Order: sequence, then C-alpha cells, then structure tokens
Amino acid sequence: MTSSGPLYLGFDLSTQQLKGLVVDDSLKKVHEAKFDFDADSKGFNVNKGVLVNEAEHEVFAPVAMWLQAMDTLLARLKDDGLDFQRVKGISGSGMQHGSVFWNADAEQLLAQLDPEKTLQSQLDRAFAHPFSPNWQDASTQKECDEFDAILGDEHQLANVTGSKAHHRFTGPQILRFQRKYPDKYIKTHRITLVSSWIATIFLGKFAPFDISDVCGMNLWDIKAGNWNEKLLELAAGPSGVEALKQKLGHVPEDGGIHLGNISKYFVRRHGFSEDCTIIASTGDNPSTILALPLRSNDAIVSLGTSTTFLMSTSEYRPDPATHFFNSPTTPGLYMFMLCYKNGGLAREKVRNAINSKASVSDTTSWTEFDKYLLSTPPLAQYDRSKPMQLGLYFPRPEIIPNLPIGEWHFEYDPESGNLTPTEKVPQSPEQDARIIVESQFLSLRLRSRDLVSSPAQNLPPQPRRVYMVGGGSRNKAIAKVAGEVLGGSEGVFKLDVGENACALGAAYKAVWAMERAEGETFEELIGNRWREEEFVEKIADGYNPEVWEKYGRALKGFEMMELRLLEDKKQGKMD
Ligand code: XUL
Repeated sequence: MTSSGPLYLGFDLSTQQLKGLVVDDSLKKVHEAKFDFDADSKGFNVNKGVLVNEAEHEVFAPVAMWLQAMDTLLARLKDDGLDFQRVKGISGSGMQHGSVFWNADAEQLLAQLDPEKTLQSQLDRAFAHPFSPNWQDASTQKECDEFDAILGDEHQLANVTGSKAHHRFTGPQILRFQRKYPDKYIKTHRITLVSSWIATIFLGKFAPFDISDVCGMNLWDIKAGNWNEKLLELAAGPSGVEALKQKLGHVPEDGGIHLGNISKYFVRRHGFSEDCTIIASTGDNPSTILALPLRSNDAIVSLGTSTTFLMSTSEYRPDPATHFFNSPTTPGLYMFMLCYKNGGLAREKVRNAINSKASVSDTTSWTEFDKYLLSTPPLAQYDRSKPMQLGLYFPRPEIIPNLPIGEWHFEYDPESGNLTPTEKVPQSPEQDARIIVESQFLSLRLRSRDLVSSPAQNLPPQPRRVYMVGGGSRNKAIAKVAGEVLGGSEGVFKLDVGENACALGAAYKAVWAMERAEGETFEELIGNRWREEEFVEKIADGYNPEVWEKYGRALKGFEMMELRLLEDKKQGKMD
C-alpha cells in the first residue's frame, strides 16, 4: 500500500455502539472509531442502547440516535486521521432483524441534504415511526404462532425461510406493527433493515436488502430466491401484498453489488471522493463470517451481548432449532447460525456476584471469575463418584431453548442417567463461573454436532478451528473452556480485531466488491491477501480427548435438562 492507496470503510451498527473501521487493500486495519450509545448519545435515555416497554415485552432503539452517532463517528474518524478522499468503497454491518419505517418525505430529504447541517437535524423527520424494533424484542408471540401455522408448521417455515418464526424476525415484527399502528404502516413508504439503513444513508436514496440479511425476516424463500407470497400476505394485512412489496423493494442476488456513488452530502461535508462506491451492507452475523476466509468445518463463536455460533456450509439443512441464511457473498454457500439472547449479560451477572462476595473494588474485573472458572474441574465434578453439575442461567427470556427468565440447576449422574434438580451449585457463586460458561458451550455443541465432520483421521466430528470474536474473545479462560467443550483439532483462535469482527467483515466485503476479478469469490480474494501470522492468534489448545469425551457424556444430561424444563413450562409450572 502507498499512502495514497485505496481505503475501504466498514460500519457496524450494533446494539450498544456504532463503529467504523478502515482497512487498506492489503486488509490491514488503518483507522477505527466508535460511538457508544449509552455513554455518548444525548437526549435518548437508552440503557444498553435500547428502550424497553416491559408490559408488552418490547425492546426498541431510537433511529435518530443512530443519526447522531453517525454524525459524531465521522468526525471521530477524521480526528483519527482518516483521509476520506482515499475511501473507495463503503459497506456496513447492521444488527439483524431490526426494521426502520421511512415515510413518504424520506426520499426527498435524503436526496437534498444540506452539507452545512447534521444528519440528525435533517433526517429525524424522515421516519413513519421513530423507533426500530430490536432483536431482543419478544412482543410477537401471537404473530409467530401465525407465521409457524401458515405454511403448515414450524418445520415448513424453516424449510422455506431457513428459520422457524422468531419474535425478532422482521416478518412477525411487520405484522405486529401493521396491526398496532395501522396509520403509521399506511404512511410507511419504505422499510429498511438496519443493514440497508446504513447503505441508504450513504447512498442518499433507498438501498435494497442484501441477499443474506433478507433471510432474517421469515419472508424470503431461500431456495426459490424470492419472497414467499403466503408469508407476505400474512404480514401485509388489509393493505395487501403489492403495497408491502413496494415497501420492501427488490433484492439483488449479488452480495457485492455496487449500489451507486456516495451521496453528495458526504462529499461536501466530509470530503469523500465523488466516486466512492456504496456496497450492499449485510447483517452483523453474516458480516462476522466475512472477517476471515472461513473454511468449511471452521466455527466462529461470537461472544457479544448475544452469543452466536456461525459456520459456513454448502449444505442447506434447515431445522426449527437453528438458522440458515444465504452466504452474504458466495452463491451456493449458506451460513448456519445459532443465536442466544443470554450471553455476555448472563456471564456478567455471575461475575458481579463473585466480585461482590470477594469485595473486589473494580466490579467489572474478570480476574476472580477467571480464577474460579479455571480452578473448578469440568462440570464441578471433583471425582467420578460425584454427579456432574449442570445449569442454565437466563436473566433474559431465551430463544434456545424457548424458556422464560430463570436460573435452574441439576445434578446428573451419567452412569445411571439420573437427573436431579437442585437449588444451586455446591459453592455458589464461585462454581457458577464454570457451570455458566460450560452451559453456553454445551448448548452450542449439542446443536452443531450434526453439522461438523471429522477434521483429521481418527478424530471424532468437531470443528477444525474455533475462532472467538466479540467482546468476550478477550477472555482466554473462556476460550480454554470453549476448546474443552467444543473441541477444535487445530485449536481456538482469536482474530486480531476480533472485537470488531462485524465492522472488519463489512470493510472486507467492500474490498472484495471493488477489487474482485470477474467470477472471483470472496473466499478466493480474501484468502489470497490473508496473512495468518498477523491476523490471528492461537489462544487455547482446543481438542483434549479426555475432557471432550467427558463433556460428550454430559451432553445427554444437558439435553434431558432442557427437555424437562420445556415440559415444566408446557405444564404451566413456570410463570
Ligand atoms: C441474530 C440476532 C443477533 C443480532 C444482534 O439472529 O438476533 O445476533 O443480530 O447481534
């Protein structure tokens, strides 16, 4: 790269922050900046980036706050020394499923932005509804039941759209919006996802959904490559399918499509080059798998506010318990995903209890948590005559499995198969550190076991590599346990910019879209430029036959525990 070489800018609009990350054409990160919604935004009163209406289980974010964040973030990138003139391509990553409802004035407002004024001051009038339903929203149970039923059952819906109905998916959200706010729905001229919202802002006109993120709506028929009419009809309500189709727009097949040049507003206000190209933006999870040239049988574990487990695969094997999406870049490949609502916040709760008991002054320190995580034996089983300790920790209603807020503990004897409920672990909260981390990884192992294959001769099916990304990837103790539970014949790795994987994936998508040769896949282009020694670090060993087998025995008890709790829920034993 020369100091005048091209640069590529990736944005990541996630639950708690907006980030911008810039790479050069050798994939090296050269700039980054962030805007934290709780700490930096003014006038929105959000907590962890969102607002909550407990009574209706609604979770949503003010769209104007994202505009404010974008105004500030661009200034911060400038302060970081970014020469906007060199930015050749921009793409984005948006938290999945969230929708933005634009009004009929939006098109004109976007096209005529005054470079003397901020985005927030001009575009806060562009929305039919000021809030974007967030992926943590759980207000759509009724609508989900209708979505699951309309094609026959949840299996059929998963076959067609890649997922059964989920509260957060955009189709059920649109259905509820349309019923709750019929006037606002009629006034909605266009609906964007968070990802296409980013592209829209920079393009200065409506950007389409991308071929991967559209699979997070429960509306898109993945195999047919089109909207499913029955599902659209359900979501659209009285104003009909055609009106909804117009609000949704068309979906280009090519994830690397050049949507157009950057809006003049950014050229005049920030000094971007006129020919800077806007590339389709995708969801945060599809973007994460673009942060490296992922091979099949490698797995990514993203430890953020949510926990997600991602693999790239050529097999489309939908199941109501999992998700399949189109690859954001490569036709014929799919992204397999597991998504949990309880991740970082649940671990933090245990950490806080440990720190409070030990009177640690820095309440956010992980030192004590890690100490107990590593000193407690697997499954808190000190010798084989004792039962294994299993537990589930859900400070938020969980998706996998579908259980309400709660914490449950069981003892499991793998010899007899006996599973006995208990109040808590023998030494709480210290041993909870081990049990909560194990429980999160056991759930991943349980649900990905049919998708992984043997990575080398004589090895049982397991991932070849486990890559850790997201805020939790900083924690090497957690990485060690991830390897013990999940395996990983080559080990557990951390990306150099693992905490910004989504933004990095977006920037790489822009590199690929702008620099690909005819027919060159994302994996080929990024694979050729990838510098393993510089970009990844091995942080834990991965497969250890003895411990891995032990967790294999625990898996049966873990599955029984979940089934028993689901049965209790069905019988009304939980409120
Ligand atoms: C995925 C999901 C979350 C969000 C926010 O289905 O809901 O992972 O994308 O990260």
